[in-house]
Amino acid sequence: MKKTVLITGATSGIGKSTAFLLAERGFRLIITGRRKDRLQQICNEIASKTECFPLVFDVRNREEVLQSLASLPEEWKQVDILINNAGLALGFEPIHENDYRDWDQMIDTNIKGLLYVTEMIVPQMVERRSGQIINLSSIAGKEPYGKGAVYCGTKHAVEAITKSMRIDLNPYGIKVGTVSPGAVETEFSIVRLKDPEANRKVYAGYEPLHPEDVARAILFMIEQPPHVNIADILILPTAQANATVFNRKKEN
Ligand code: NDP
Ligand code: 8X3
Repeated sequence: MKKTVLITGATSGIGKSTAFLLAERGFRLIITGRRKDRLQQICNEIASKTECFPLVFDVRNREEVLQSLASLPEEWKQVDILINNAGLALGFEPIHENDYRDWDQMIDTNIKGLLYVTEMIVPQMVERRSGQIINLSSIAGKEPYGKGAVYCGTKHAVEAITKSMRIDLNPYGIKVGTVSPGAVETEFSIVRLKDPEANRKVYAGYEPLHPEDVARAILFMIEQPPHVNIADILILPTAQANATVFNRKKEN
């Protein structure tokens, strides 16, 4: 039987590329995000490859998350693989110049949103004694860097939550892991810097990861045999050595 995968934050970037790749491989998909038109468009585009169910909710709103997931039709209720991908960074300033509203949004999305979706999906996995959860961490979850205190904090939290979850869910045979990318060219920097031209500047002089690269890492985690759990994949552009060191070609 085809497995059902729920991908949060599938309207863009890594989530969207993962949806397209998993559709190619025949997984049934529940894709979520706040932008309904984009979700519908993606489901239309992959309709010839697989079944797709779009679900619109804001991961920060627990009631919305619970109601939306509870409203899934019976044939969509069993989620075999959960990809907690929805997330964002806001701002790139030193801590004393940050806007507390950006802190709130990052914490509410990247930590609490991930937990609300997990809260709804994990009990059925425990009951069935099977399942897989892949949380989107980051190089920012391994190495804190300046001007990113709260974003780095949220991804460190994702790492800690993932490691603890793996212990809690170990008796039930549920796989839990993270994928931890470095710089990926998506809408991430546009959202972070509130600048539609951000990508041209942020990724100048080197080739960043493409969202498809991260999607392939996620597929690798999913395609392992039952006795193998890939606990983490740290994936960087070749031009990126750590959170802050980049080999940028100088412009003439
Ligand atoms: P994008 O901005 O391209 O995609 C982010 C996705 O998250 C969108 O689909 C967006 O959907 C969704 N999202 C954001 N806020 C909410 C919300 N409140 N409720 C529901 N969905 C939400 O960025 P990426 O694809 O790059 O980011 C995906 C994940 O990867 C994030 O967790 C990010 O932290 C992580 N990551 C990104 C890296 C990068 O360099 N790009 C590197 C390492 C990790 P919508 O707006 O429609 O709600
Ligand atoms: C996104 C990568 O380095 O901008 O998580 O924090 S970074």
